[in-house]
Amino acid sequence: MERPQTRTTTNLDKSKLRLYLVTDSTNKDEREFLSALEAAIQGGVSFVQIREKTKTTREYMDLVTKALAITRKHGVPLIVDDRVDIALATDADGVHLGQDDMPVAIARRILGSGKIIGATTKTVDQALLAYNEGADYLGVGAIYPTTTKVKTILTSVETLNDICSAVPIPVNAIGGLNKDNLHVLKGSPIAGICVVSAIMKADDQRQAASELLSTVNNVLDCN
Ligand code: TZP
Ligand code: MG
Repeated sequence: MERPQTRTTTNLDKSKLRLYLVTDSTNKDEREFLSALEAAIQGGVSFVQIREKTKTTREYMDLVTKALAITRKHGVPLIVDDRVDIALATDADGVHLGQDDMPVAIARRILGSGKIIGATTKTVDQALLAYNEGADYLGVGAIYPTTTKVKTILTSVETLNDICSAVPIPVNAIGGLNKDNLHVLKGSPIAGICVVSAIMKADDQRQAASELLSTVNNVLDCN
């Protein structure tokens, strides 16, 4: 498979990754979903990934387009899980790719240097490959067991920290994280955390995001 000779990436501001929301529209109609998204941003979410596993392409595109109207208003990047085609079609800010998705190198060739590419990695080797292929940031986990529907395995904080040391791009922790268990990340050089349930399943997304942000700031500012 053809690989690029040089990395071409966006200039992703690392501070944007501090509180990263991965969405899940389960049990929400469109209006509820979009207002939960906006409330989460008002509470402090600084980066959004739209993640849908059961929608048709048309439904996924439609939701991304509506979500972009909100994220653009607040100056928050929005990227699309898995789907390079939908990111391009909606002019979203980028894409997040797992190990079973399109290789980062190919996505970078298609998207060019103006779009954000994130990659899920669980080992130092996967992290180095994603970095070399042009990823802007990495997501590493699951740090804790998760109730979100996902094919994943647990990743230790030690591996997370090894990945942070191995690559010069920002790394975020993901998986089962909430305001009561973030202390395990104290001393870790991560850029931020990614959460689904801690915000999406909260009764009040604005308050949940705000509490998570102060906790993550406390934990990471000690690093
Ligand atoms: N990748 C690894 S764990 C996970 C993903 C998408 C889900 C995280 O969800 P939650 O609800 O924050 O545990
Ligand atoms: Mg994926």
